[in-house]
Amino acid sequence: MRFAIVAARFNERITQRLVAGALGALRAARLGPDAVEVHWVPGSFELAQAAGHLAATGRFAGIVCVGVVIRGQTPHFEHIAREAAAGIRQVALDYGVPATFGVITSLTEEQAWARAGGEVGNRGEEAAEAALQMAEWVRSIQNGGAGANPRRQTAASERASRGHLHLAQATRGPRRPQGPRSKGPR
Ligand code: DLZ
Repeated sequence: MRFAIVAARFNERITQRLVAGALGALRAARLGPDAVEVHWVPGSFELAQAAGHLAATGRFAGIVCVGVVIRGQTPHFEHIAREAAAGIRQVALDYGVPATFGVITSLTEEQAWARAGGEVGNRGEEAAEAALQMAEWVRSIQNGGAGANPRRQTAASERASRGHLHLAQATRGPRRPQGPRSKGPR
């Protein structure tokens, strides 16, 4: 399977870390260097257009889009973040090629660094793992299977779900143990 990473040059130092995270996840899935292409575009607004061209070639099992949108003084932030998200989703729907959203949208540069390999994870790594899972699933249903095991967890998704669990416990208390409520055997 071949994968493409599309990366936005705007805020490039941070985006480089997202590209590194995505490459790390794809290599961990034993994809060789020839199976991954990195394409750079000017900004996050252009991610979907590039992803669309790549999807149209039919050469890729998945496309990982990464970028960093930081709130400025103008509504540009909302336009770029919204259009990037909607455009990437549209590519995935139009071409049936998994195109995933590894775009950080944050209020400050500090928050962006935290999500680019800092204490809040790496959005590029997570988007690459999502693309891998979706590509595997698409391949399995195309081969007439019942779909890839949805419970398979990758390193990043496991960390993310642990984070969600901590948040759920903090807000709702610990989860009740699962299982039958009646005491006797069924
Ligand atoms: C113009 C602009 C601005 C203000 N902010 C960002 C940003 O935070 N992140 C990003 O990826 N790109 C930004 N851009 C550039 C736009 O994405 C786009 O490249 C230009 O508007 C040209 O279409």
